[in-house]
Order: sequence, then structure tokens, then C-alpha cells
Amino acid sequence: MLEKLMRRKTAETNVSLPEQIALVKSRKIPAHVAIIMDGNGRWAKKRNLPRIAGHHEGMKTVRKITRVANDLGIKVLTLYAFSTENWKRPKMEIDFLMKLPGEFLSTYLPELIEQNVKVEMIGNFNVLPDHTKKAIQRAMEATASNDGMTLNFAMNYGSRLELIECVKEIANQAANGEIDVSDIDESFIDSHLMTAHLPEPDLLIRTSGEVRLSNFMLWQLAYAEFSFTDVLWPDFDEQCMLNEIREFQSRSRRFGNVERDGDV
Ligand code: V0D
Repeated sequence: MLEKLMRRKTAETNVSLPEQIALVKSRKIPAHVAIIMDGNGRWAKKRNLPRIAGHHEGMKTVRKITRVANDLGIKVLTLYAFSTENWKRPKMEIDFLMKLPGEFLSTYLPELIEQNVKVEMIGNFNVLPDHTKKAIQRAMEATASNDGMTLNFAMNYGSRLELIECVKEIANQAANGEIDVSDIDESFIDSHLMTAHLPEPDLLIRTSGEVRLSNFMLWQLAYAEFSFTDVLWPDFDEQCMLNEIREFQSRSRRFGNVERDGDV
């Protein structure tokens, strides 16, 4: 049995990436994949490099995974790039991180445009450094009319803060008599979140072995499949992503999507 499994695994890895992509595309593709890109610091530590070297390498993975996600026909890829808790890190590391959007976009914006990718952001934009805001703003404007995959960066994002803002806004509307309390249902709350215009994630991936949600899309992930992998984000490649999507597809086949109809 083990031998048979191992043989199958070897055979699969002998199939070229484009062939695997074609095979995966012939089955149900998740519309929205969200990823917690963890393990950049650990990747650097293993190589006796500074943490920022790991962050920089992680940026190259963002490029790789964006490309393969787009090739697969995924509609939305949300990447957790910076959390509201990340401000607690050393200033030097924060300063470096805040330069990454600018560097990423000055290198890769042309190919994002060529791939018809639309850049968006969720999170509290206002408190980011000016140069970071400018880079992201420019990319969002340059890709606003693209109708391919949405590459959605969660930057300075925290789910509880998002929910607090949502509740405040709805409470204000109720206090002003704009809505009735009875108007507040699931879709009403959906429409007041930063992800209002996006489908909810079908799949959450977290790299680097931590099995936590870390304040990421608490409401939106209610029905998502979760996958936790030990691979560190800088080592996460096209093959890893394909394996994740294939696992998602085999779970969908085994269980069907009956949860919301009351089976579980
Ligand atoms: C570091 C691994 C791309 C996670 C990936 C400031 C940690 C590399 C962006 C990016 C980060 C963000 C917005 C945008 C374009 C690119 C990014 C941060 C960190 C947080 F419009 N990589 N990246 N942003 N890292």
C-alpha cells in the first residue's frame, strides 16, 4: 500500500507543470483563495540571514503564486501581508516591510497588467507611510479596469477591527433611522465589510506550520476549507500551490458542498 502510494507520488511529480495545471483546471477551482504567508523569518534564520532577507524572498513567492493562481483561473487571491499586530515588530523591520509594496510593484506591475490582474487592498490604508500608500494607489489605479484575477493584499488588516468598524457603521445607520434593526442579516453584514465586493474565501492556506487564524477574516472564513502546511512561505512554489488546489478538489468530491444545506 505504502509502495503504491509512493509510486503514484513519483509518477505525479513527473507530470509537467502545464499538464498538471490543465488537469486541475478541468475540475472545480476555488473562486477565492486566502493565504497567510508565514515563515519568512524562519526561512532566513535557517540560513543565518537577517529576517528582512526572508521577507524579500517571500516577495518573490508572491509573484510566483500570483502567476499560477491566475493561470488556474482563481478569481481572487488574498494575501495576508501585514497585520495590525505587526506594528509591534522592531522599527527597522517595519521600515523594510513598508518598502516592499513599492519594490514589488516597480518590478512586477508591468507583468500584472499584462496578465490582466487587478490589484486591490483591504485593511486600514490611512496609517501606512506615504510612500507605501502612493505605490499601492498607483498600482490600484493602473489595474482598476483589469477584469482578470483580483490580487487582494491584506495590509494593516485585522478582522476584529474590521468587525468593530462594521458594527459602528450599522449602529449609526440604525440610530439615524436609515435602517430598521430587523434589516440586519448575514448579507447586510457582508455588505459592510471590506470584502463586500468579493466572493467569500473557499480555501485558506497557512504556511510554516502554525495552526492559528491570527485575526484573519474571521467572518469571511466561516465555511472555507482550511489547509496548514509546514512549508515556509519562501519555499512555497507552484507545485505546492497545485497540491493545495488538488487537495481542495478531492475534499469537495468526497464531501460535496452540502454543509450550508444542513448536513453538518
Ligand atoms: C513580507 C511575505 C508584497 C510576507 C511576502 C508591507 C511578508 C513579502 C507586498 C505588496 C510583503 C503589498 C501591497 C501591494 C503590492 C505588494 C508586500 C508587505 C509584505 C507588507 F500593493 N510582498 N509583501 N507587503 N512581504
